[in-house]
Amino acid sequence: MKCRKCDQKAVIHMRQHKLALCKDHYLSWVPSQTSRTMKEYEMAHPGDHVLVAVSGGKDSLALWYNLYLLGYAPDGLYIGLGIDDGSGYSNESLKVTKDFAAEHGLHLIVADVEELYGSTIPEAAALSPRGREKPCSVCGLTKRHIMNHIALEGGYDVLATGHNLDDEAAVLFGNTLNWQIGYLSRQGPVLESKYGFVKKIKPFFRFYERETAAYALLQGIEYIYAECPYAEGAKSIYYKEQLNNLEANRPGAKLAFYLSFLRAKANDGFLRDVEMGTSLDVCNNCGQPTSAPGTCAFCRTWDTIRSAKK
Ligand code: Q46
Ligand code: ZN
Ligand code: ZN
Repeated sequence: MKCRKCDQKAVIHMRQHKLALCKDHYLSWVPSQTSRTMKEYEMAHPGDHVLVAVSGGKDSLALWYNLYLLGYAPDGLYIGLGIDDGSGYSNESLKVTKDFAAEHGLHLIVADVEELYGSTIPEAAALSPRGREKPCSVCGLTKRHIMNHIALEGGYDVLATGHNLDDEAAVLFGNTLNWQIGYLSRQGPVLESKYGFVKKIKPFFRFYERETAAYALLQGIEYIYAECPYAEGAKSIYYKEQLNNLEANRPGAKLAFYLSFLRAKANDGFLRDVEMGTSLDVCNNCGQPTSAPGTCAFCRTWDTIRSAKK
Protein backbone atom coordinates (compact mmCIF):
# COMPACT_ATOMS: atom_id res chain seq x y z
CA MET A 1 0.00 0.00 0.00
CA LYS A 2 1.22 3.49 -0.87
CA CYS A 3 1.26 6.62 1.27
CA ARG A 4 -1.75 8.87 0.67
CA LYS A 5 0.53 11.91 0.40
CA CYS A 6 3.49 10.66 -1.67
CA ASP A 7 4.80 7.67 -3.62
CA GLN A 8 6.57 6.01 -0.71
CA LYS A 9 5.48 2.72 0.79
CA ALA A 10 3.01 3.17 3.66
CA VAL A 11 4.19 2.02 7.09
CA ILE A 12 0.84 2.41 8.80
CA HIS A 13 -2.76 2.10 7.71
CA MET A 14 -5.33 3.74 9.98
CA ARG A 15 -8.55 2.11 8.89
CA GLN A 16 -10.74 4.37 11.01
CA HIS A 17 -9.40 7.40 9.09
CA LYS A 18 -9.02 5.53 5.76
CA LEU A 19 -5.49 6.85 5.82
CA ALA A 20 -2.17 5.14 4.99
CA LEU A 21 1.10 7.04 5.48
CA CYS A 22 4.82 6.55 4.88
CA LYS A 23 7.32 6.99 7.69
CA ASP A 24 8.07 10.67 7.02
CA HIS A 25 4.46 11.67 6.62
CA TYR A 26 3.44 9.68 9.70
CA LEU A 27 6.13 11.36 11.80
CA SER A 28 4.77 14.77 10.85
CA TRP A 29 1.08 13.71 11.02
CA VAL A 30 1.27 12.78 14.73
CA PRO A 31 2.47 16.20 16.01
CA SER A 32 0.05 17.99 13.70
CA GLN A 33 -2.86 15.91 15.02
CA THR A 34 -1.68 16.51 18.59
CA SER A 35 -1.63 20.23 17.94
CA ARG A 36 -5.11 20.03 16.38
CA THR A 37 -6.52 18.13 19.36
CA MET A 38 -4.96 20.61 21.77
CA LYS A 39 -6.49 23.57 19.95
CA GLU A 40 -9.89 21.98 19.44
CA TYR A 41 -10.23 21.05 23.11
CA GLU A 42 -8.48 24.18 24.41
CA MET A 43 -5.96 22.10 26.30
CA ALA A 44 -3.14 24.60 26.61
CA HIS A 45 -2.29 28.06 25.39
CA PRO A 46 1.08 29.13 23.98
CA GLY A 47 3.31 30.08 26.88
CA ASP A 48 1.52 27.80 29.36
CA HIS A 49 3.81 26.13 31.84
CA VAL A 50 3.24 22.42 31.11
CA LEU A 51 4.15 19.45 33.28
CA VAL A 52 4.04 15.97 31.70
CA ALA A 53 3.68 12.84 33.82
CA VAL A 54 6.23 10.39 32.42
CA SER A 55 6.59 6.71 33.20
CA GLY A 56 9.21 5.65 30.65
CA GLY A 57 6.51 4.02 28.49
CA LYS A 58 5.84 4.80 24.82
CA ASP A 59 2.83 7.04 25.35
CA SER A 60 4.25 9.40 27.95
CA LEU A 61 7.65 9.76 26.25
CA ALA A 62 6.05 10.28 22.83
CA LEU A 63 3.76 12.91 24.38
CA TRP A 64 6.66 14.69 26.06
CA TYR A 65 8.48 14.75 22.73
CA ASN A 66 5.43 16.07 20.86
CA LEU A 67 4.82 18.87 23.36
CA TYR A 68 8.47 19.79 23.02
CA LEU A 69 8.19 19.81 19.20
CA LEU A 70 5.09 22.00 19.49
CA GLY A 71 7.06 24.57 21.50
CA TYR A 72 5.56 24.16 24.98
CA ALA A 73 8.95 23.69 26.74
CA PRO A 74 7.38 20.98 28.91
CA ASP A 75 8.95 19.63 32.11
CA GLY A 76 8.63 15.94 32.98
CA LEU A 77 7.57 14.40 36.27
CA TYR A 78 8.63 10.84 37.01
CA ILE A 79 7.24 9.15 40.12
CA GLY A 80 9.43 6.38 41.57
CA LEU A 81 7.10 3.68 42.88
CA GLY A 82 9.76 1.25 44.09
CA ILE A 83 8.33 -1.66 42.08
CA ASP A 84 11.45 -3.78 41.82
CA ASP A 85 10.47 -7.20 43.05
CA GLY A 86 12.60 -9.14 40.60
CA SER A 87 11.19 -7.31 37.58
CA GLY A 88 13.44 -4.26 37.86
CA TYR A 89 10.50 -2.25 36.51
CA SER A 90 11.05 0.99 38.45
CA ASN A 91 14.85 1.10 38.02
CA GLU A 92 14.61 0.43 34.32
CA SER A 93 11.82 2.94 33.68
CA LEU A 94 13.68 5.68 35.58
CA LYS A 95 16.83 5.05 33.57
CA VAL A 96 14.99 5.19 30.25
CA THR A 97 13.24 8.42 31.29
CA LYS A 98 16.46 10.08 32.47
CA ASP A 99 18.27 9.13 29.25
CA PHE A 100 15.40 10.57 27.19
CA ALA A 101 15.44 13.86 29.13
CA ALA A 102 19.23 14.16 28.76
CA GLU A 103 19.11 13.40 25.03
CA HIS A 104 16.61 16.19 24.37
CA GLY A 105 17.80 18.66 27.01
CA LEU A 106 14.48 18.47 28.89
CA HIS A 107 13.99 19.14 32.58
CA LEU A 108 12.91 16.10 34.61
CA ILE A 109 11.56 16.18 38.17
CA VAL A 110 11.89 12.88 40.04
CA ALA A 111 9.66 12.21 43.05
CA ASP A 112 10.31 8.99 44.93
CA VAL A 113 7.44 7.60 46.99
CA GLU A 114 9.72 5.82 49.47
CA GLU A 115 11.85 8.93 50.03
CA LEU A 116 8.78 11.10 50.49
CA TYR A 117 6.55 8.85 52.60
CA GLY A 118 8.77 6.09 53.96
CA SER A 119 7.51 3.02 52.02
CA THR A 120 7.59 1.79 48.44
CA ILE A 121 4.23 1.17 46.77
CA PRO A 122 4.36 -2.65 47.22
CA GLU A 123 5.28 -2.18 50.92
CA ALA A 124 2.58 0.43 51.40
CA ALA A 125 0.02 -1.83 49.72
CA ALA A 126 0.84 -4.71 52.04
CA LEU A 127 0.36 -2.43 55.06
CA SER A 128 -2.69 -0.58 53.83
CA PRO A 129 -6.31 -1.66 54.23
CA ARG A 130 -6.98 -0.41 50.67
CA GLY A 131 -4.37 -2.54 48.96
CA ARG A 132 -4.71 -6.10 50.21
CA GLU A 133 -5.31 -7.53 46.75
CA LYS A 134 -3.13 -5.41 44.48
CA PRO A 135 -1.08 -2.22 44.98
CA CYS A 136 -3.01 -0.37 42.26
CA SER A 137 -5.45 1.33 44.59
CA VAL A 138 -2.81 2.89 46.87
CA CYS A 139 -0.59 3.49 43.83
CA GLY A 140 -3.26 5.45 41.94
CA LEU A 141 -4.17 7.48 45.01
CA THR A 142 -0.51 8.31 45.69
CA LYS A 143 0.35 9.19 42.09
CA ARG A 144 -2.66 11.53 41.79
CA HIS A 145 -1.71 13.25 45.05
CA ILE A 146 1.95 13.72 44.08
CA MET A 147 1.14 14.92 40.54
CA ASN A 148 -1.32 17.52 41.79
CA HIS A 149 0.99 18.64 44.59
CA ILE A 150 4.06 19.09 42.37
CA ALA A 151 2.05 20.78 39.60
CA LEU A 152 0.53 23.30 42.01
CA GLU A 153 3.74 23.90 43.94
CA GLY A 154 5.74 24.39 40.74
CA GLY A 155 3.20 26.88 39.38
CA TYR A 156 2.33 24.75 36.34
CA ASP A 157 -0.78 25.68 34.35
CA VAL A 158 -1.47 22.19 33.08
CA LEU A 159 -0.62 18.59 33.83
CA ALA A 160 -0.52 16.40 30.72
CA THR A 161 -0.77 12.61 30.75
CA GLY A 162 -0.13 10.17 27.91
CA HIS A 163 -3.49 8.33 27.96
CA ASN A 164 -4.40 7.08 24.49
CA LEU A 165 -7.79 6.18 23.03
CA ASP A 166 -7.51 2.53 24.08
CA ASP A 167 -6.95 3.63 27.70
CA GLU A 168 -9.79 6.11 27.64
CA ALA A 169 -12.26 3.85 25.83
CA ALA A 170 -11.51 1.00 28.27
CA VAL A 171 -12.21 3.26 31.26
CA LEU A 172 -15.39 4.51 29.62
CA PHE A 173 -16.46 0.93 28.88
CA GLY A 174 -15.92 -0.07 32.52
CA ASN A 175 -17.71 3.01 33.83
CA THR A 176 -20.63 2.39 31.48
CA LEU A 177 -20.94 -1.32 32.22
CA ASN A 178 -21.24 -0.44 35.89
CA TRP A 179 -23.10 2.85 35.37
CA GLN A 180 -20.68 4.71 37.54
CA ILE A 181 -22.31 8.06 37.06
CA GLY A 182 -19.87 9.98 39.27
CA TYR A 183 -16.87 8.67 37.32
CA LEU A 184 -18.63 9.25 33.99
CA SER A 185 -19.30 12.88 34.91
CA ARG A 186 -15.59 13.43 35.56
CA GLN A 187 -14.26 11.49 32.56
CA GLY A 188 -12.92 13.48 29.63
CA PRO A 189 -9.77 14.64 27.86
CA VAL A 190 -9.75 17.95 29.75
CA LEU A 191 -10.44 18.45 33.43
CA GLU A 192 -10.47 22.13 34.17
CA SER A 193 -8.63 23.46 37.20
CA LYS A 194 -11.09 23.64 40.05
CA TYR A 195 -11.57 22.69 43.69
CA GLY A 196 -7.77 22.86 44.14
CA PHE A 197 -6.98 20.47 41.29
CA VAL A 198 -4.59 21.56 38.57
CA LYS A 199 -5.97 21.44 35.00
CA LYS A 200 -5.42 17.98 33.50
CA ILE A 201 -5.18 17.22 29.79
CA LYS A 202 -4.80 14.11 27.62
CA PRO A 203 -3.52 15.34 24.23
CA PHE A 204 -3.15 11.77 22.87
CA PHE A 205 -6.71 10.67 23.57
CA ARG A 206 -7.61 10.36 19.87
CA PHE A 207 -4.64 8.09 19.00
CA TYR A 208 -5.01 4.33 19.08
CA GLU A 209 -2.40 2.51 21.12
CA ARG A 210 -0.88 0.94 17.99
CA GLU A 211 -0.41 4.46 16.59
CA THR A 212 1.55 5.77 19.59
CA ALA A 213 3.62 2.56 19.58
CA ALA A 214 4.35 2.97 15.87
CA TYR A 215 5.23 6.63 16.41
CA ALA A 216 7.66 5.88 19.26
CA LEU A 217 9.39 3.16 17.23
CA LEU A 218 9.62 5.18 14.01
CA GLN A 219 10.79 8.26 15.88
CA GLY A 220 13.53 6.18 17.54
CA ILE A 221 12.30 6.85 21.08
CA GLU A 222 13.80 4.33 23.49
CA TYR A 223 11.05 3.31 25.89
CA ILE A 224 10.42 0.56 28.39
CA TYR A 225 8.45 -2.25 26.74
CA ALA A 226 7.56 -4.01 29.96
CA GLU A 227 4.35 -3.03 31.68
CA CYS A 228 4.19 -2.67 35.42
CA PRO A 229 4.06 -6.27 36.75
CA TYR A 230 0.84 -5.44 38.60
CA ALA A 231 -0.96 -4.41 35.42
CA GLU A 232 -1.38 -8.05 34.46
CA GLY A 233 -4.90 -9.36 34.85
CA ALA A 234 -6.28 -5.85 35.35
CA LYS A 235 -9.89 -5.35 34.30
CA SER A 236 -8.84 -2.60 31.92
CA ILE A 237 -6.86 -5.14 29.87
CA TYR A 238 -9.96 -7.32 29.53
CA TYR A 239 -12.01 -4.29 28.46
CA LYS A 240 -9.36 -3.38 25.89
CA GLU A 241 -9.58 -6.87 24.40
CA GLN A 242 -13.36 -6.64 24.13
CA LEU A 243 -13.10 -3.27 22.41
CA ASN A 244 -10.45 -4.62 20.04
CA ASN A 245 -12.89 -7.38 19.01
CA LEU A 246 -15.47 -4.73 18.21
CA GLU A 247 -12.90 -2.69 16.32
CA ALA A 248 -11.82 -5.70 14.23
CA ASN A 249 -15.35 -6.01 12.88
CA ARG A 250 -16.07 -2.33 12.68
CA PRO A 251 -13.03 -0.08 12.13
CA GLY A 252 -13.51 3.14 14.04
CA ALA A 253 -15.83 1.62 16.66
CA LYS A 254 -13.55 2.58 19.56
CA LEU A 255 -13.13 6.14 18.40
CA ALA A 256 -16.86 6.53 17.74
CA PHE A 257 -17.71 5.10 21.18
CA TYR A 258 -15.53 7.65 22.95
CA LEU A 259 -16.26 10.67 20.76
CA SER A 260 -20.02 10.13 20.88
CA PHE A 261 -19.81 9.99 24.67
CA LEU A 262 -18.03 13.36 24.69
CA ARG A 263 -20.59 14.83 22.29
CA ALA A 264 -23.55 13.57 24.29
CA LYS A 265 -22.01 14.95 27.45
CA ALA A 266 -21.36 18.36 25.89
CA ASN A 267 -24.54 18.78 23.83
CA ASP A 268 -27.21 16.92 25.71
CA GLY A 269 -25.87 17.89 29.09
CA PHE A 270 -26.56 14.47 30.52
CA LEU A 271 -24.48 14.10 33.71
CA ARG A 272 -24.43 17.88 34.14
CA ASP A 273 -26.48 17.72 37.33
CA VAL A 274 -24.07 15.19 38.76
CA GLU A 275 -21.12 17.43 37.97
CA MET A 276 -22.77 20.52 39.37
CA GLY A 277 -23.74 18.65 42.52
CA THR A 278 -20.11 17.83 43.29
CA SER A 279 -18.70 19.80 46.15
CA LEU A 280 -15.35 19.23 47.74
CA ASP A 281 -13.71 20.16 51.03
CA VAL A 282 -10.10 20.92 51.75
CA CYS A 283 -8.06 18.27 53.59
CA ASN A 284 -7.10 19.61 57.02
CA ASN A 285 -3.73 17.87 56.78
CA CYS A 286 -2.33 18.37 53.25
CA GLY A 287 -4.62 21.10 51.91
CA GLN A 288 -5.62 19.15 48.79
CA PRO A 289 -9.28 18.74 47.82
CA THR A 290 -11.26 15.89 49.33
CA SER A 291 -14.79 14.55 48.96
CA ALA A 292 -14.84 13.41 52.59
CA PRO A 293 -14.91 16.18 55.20
CA GLY A 294 -11.78 16.38 57.39
CA THR A 295 -8.81 14.40 56.17
CA CYS A 296 -8.43 13.21 52.56
CA ALA A 297 -8.17 9.55 51.49
CA PHE A 298 -4.46 9.96 50.69
CA CYS A 299 -3.59 11.23 54.18
CA ARG A 300 -5.79 8.65 55.91
CA THR A 301 -4.27 5.79 53.89
CA TRP A 302 -0.68 6.87 54.49
CA ASP A 303 -1.39 7.43 58.23
CA THR A 304 -2.52 3.81 58.45
CA ILE A 305 0.55 2.64 56.51
CA ARG A 306 2.92 4.58 58.78
CA SER A 307 1.34 3.31 61.99
CA ALA A 308 1.34 -0.28 60.66
CA LYS A 309 5.07 0.06 59.94
CA LYS A 310 6.00 1.18 63.45
S1 Q46 B 1 -1.49 1.53 39.26
FE1 Q46 B 1 -1.03 -0.65 39.40
FE2 Q46 B 1 -0.27 1.04 37.47
FE3 Q46 B 1 0.64 1.44 39.93
S2 Q46 B 1 0.81 -0.64 40.61
FE4 Q46 B 1 1.51 -0.67 38.49
S3 Q46 B 1 -0.33 -1.20 37.37
S4 Q46 B 1 1.81 1.49 38.07
S5 Q46 B 1 -0.87 2.35 35.84
ZN1 ZN C 1 4.40 9.93 2.28
ZN1 ZN D 1 -4.69 15.17 52.72
